[in-house]
Amino acid sequence: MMVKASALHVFAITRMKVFVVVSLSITWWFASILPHYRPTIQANLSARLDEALQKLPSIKVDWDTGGSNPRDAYNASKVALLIEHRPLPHLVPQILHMISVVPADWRFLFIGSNKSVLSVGRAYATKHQQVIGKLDLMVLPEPWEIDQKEKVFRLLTDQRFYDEFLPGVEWLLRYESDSIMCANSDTSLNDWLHWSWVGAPRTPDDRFSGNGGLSLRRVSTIRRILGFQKRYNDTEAEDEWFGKRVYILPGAKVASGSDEAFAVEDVYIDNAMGYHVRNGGKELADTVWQEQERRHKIFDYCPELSMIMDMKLEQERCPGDNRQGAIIPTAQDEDARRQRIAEAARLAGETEAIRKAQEAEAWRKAEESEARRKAEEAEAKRKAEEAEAEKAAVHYFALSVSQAVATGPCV
Ligand SMILES: *[C@@H]1O[C@H](CO)[C@@H](O)[C@H](O)[C@H]1NC(C)=O
Ligand SMILES: *[C@@H]1O[C@H](CO)[C@@H](O)[C@H](O)[C@H]1NC(C)=O
Ligand SMILES: *[C@@H]1O[C@H](CO)[C@@H](O)[C@H](O)[C@H]1NC(C)=O
Ligand SMILES: CC(=O)N[C@H]1CO[C@H](CO)[C@@H](O)[C@@H]1O
Repeated sequence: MMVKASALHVFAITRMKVFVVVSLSITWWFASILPHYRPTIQANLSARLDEALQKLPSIKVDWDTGGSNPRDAYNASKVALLIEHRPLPHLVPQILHMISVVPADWRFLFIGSNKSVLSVGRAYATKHQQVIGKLDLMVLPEPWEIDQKEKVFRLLTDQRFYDEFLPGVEWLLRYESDSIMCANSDTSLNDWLHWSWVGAPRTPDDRFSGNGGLSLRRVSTIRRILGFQKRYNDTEAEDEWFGKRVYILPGAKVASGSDEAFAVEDVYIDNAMGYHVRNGGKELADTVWQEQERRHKIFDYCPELSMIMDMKLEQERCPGDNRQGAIIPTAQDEDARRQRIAEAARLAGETEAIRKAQEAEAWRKAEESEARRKAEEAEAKRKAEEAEAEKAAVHYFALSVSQAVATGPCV
């Protein structure tokens, strides 16, 4: 009865329910007459992806196709390039952050594997950047490969790569999944366009700031080098290889360590434009990161670093951590450690005592129930014997009565 009544109650029409239904219908109607943005993006995205996936080395990527191309809103000679085959979770926020700090006339190109391109292209924000012509996602056709560092080096030292995929590009900002530009920097990327190559210095008095993890290169300079030199497979990294040649190239203008601050990797510079933290912070240079104060300063200036680095909370530190990369326990820390060990031992002792008590209790219970079982058995036996004895007594009584009757009373 109760169930039936409440079911009826659900279907009962009240003024409130009518109001909810009517307002929902109005909302949906309004939504249906608004322009459909999403399907357009998806259509364009899949078209672009197909286009990129089907591209063959002989086909050129033509970025200047007529007046209606949204890419025309940007300067075709400036491209920020990220090559990453792993579908890392921070790629989307990193790319969006870079788009927000790099001057507005730059275009962005992401070259990835099927997986990483899908993972970057799935985000609504990157779809939007694609539709407005700011960002392109690309899977390189065979025989190009990017799944190892060496293969990326080969790509970047191959003139055909620039001819086929970066036609008309003069300024190439190369950043990696562990590079970031700082929004607090006063300098604009466009202030560096007169350099042939600028990256991070390797030593404070480095005559050539050549580290390439976050670097700006002029493609005309690269072409000049590739025009007469070829990198041997499995030799030095592309930035070192280019560096040695750019440095002595007549007419090339290279930044030195004491010049302005483009990027920090092995040498700390105040107010650098960006940072490259090798392997997401697993290979940090002590000269930059060892001092705690310095680290605070860096993170205050460039909080975006936390996007690309493995971070942990301050309270997760081990006792005795001197915040310089070593564990040196003080007397206090030692006391605390001893106390912790004693406490752990005490707890373990307590647990053991509780376990023993429980065991003893279980033993006692088992014995009790055994004794009870025995007592019950004995009782049952006793009862059976009693019943037997009674039966015998009755028989005897009957016997004696019958004997009495047989002998009869003395008359
Ligand atoms: C692209 O940028 C460069 C350098 O700032 C500039 O010289 C060139 O005129 C720009 N091109 C267009 C089409 O705006
Ligand atoms: C990437 O996707 C394309 C098209 O779907 C496919 O032909 C190609 O084999 C894929 N590559 C890899 C490495 O899975
Ligand atoms: C270098 O590697 C590429 C493939 O990535 C290959 O086509 C080329 O022949 C190699 N060059 C030499 C000199 O082995
Ligand atoms: C950039 C681009 O390809 N835009 C196209 C997106 O899709 C609509 C409809 O399919 C086209 O009209 C646009 O030209």
